[in-house]
Amino acid sequence: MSPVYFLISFIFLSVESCQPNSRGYSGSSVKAVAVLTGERVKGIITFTQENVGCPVLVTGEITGLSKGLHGFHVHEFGDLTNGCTSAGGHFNPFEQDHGAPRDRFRHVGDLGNVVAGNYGVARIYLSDPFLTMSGPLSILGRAIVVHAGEDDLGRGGHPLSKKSGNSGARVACGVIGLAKKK
Ligand SMILES: [Cu+2]
Ligand SMILES: [Zn+2]
Repeated sequence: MSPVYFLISFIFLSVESCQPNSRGYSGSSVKAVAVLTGERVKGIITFTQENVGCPVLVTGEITGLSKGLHGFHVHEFGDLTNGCTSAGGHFNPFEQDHGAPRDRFRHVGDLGNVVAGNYGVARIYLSDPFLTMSGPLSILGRAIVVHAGEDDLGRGGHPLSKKSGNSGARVACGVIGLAKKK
C-alpha cells in the first residue's frame, strides 16, 4: 500500500467513525437524554457521541419560552435538589472564561443560545467538539440549563459576561442521563 493511499484511507476512516454507520453498527457510541423541567418551560434534549474524540450531537425541542434567544449550557452538577440553582455554574474543567460555542477558549458547557419563535418553541440541532460523554470530563450526570435571557457570549461588557454570559434566571433544567441506543 502506498503511503498516500494509506493516509487517505486513514483520514476517510477517521471521518467516518464520527458518523452513524448505515448498517446500524453503533460502535462505542453513547446516547443520553435530559428531560428539562421548569415552571412553564419543558423540553427533551438528546446527546449522542459516536466515538471517543468525536463531537457530541445535541438535538431536541424546548417549549414554553419567550420569543428570542436563551442561554443554553451544560452546568457542572446534576444536583437539582434546590431546583436549577444547585446545578452549580457552567461546566468549566479548564477554568476558562465564559465564551461562545465557536471560541477556542470557553467553558466546556458553553453551548450559546437557543432561539424560540413566536410560539415559544426552540428546536435544537448542534454539534459540539468540546463536549464528551466518557472519561473524567464526561457530561453524563451533569445538568443542561436553559435561561430566561440571551447569553452575550462573553462580549456584553457586564460584570457577569465573562462568568456566565449574563443570561438571567434558570427557567428549566434537566439531568443528562444515559439512554438506550436505538
Ligand atoms: Cu446556564
Ligand atoms: Zn459559560
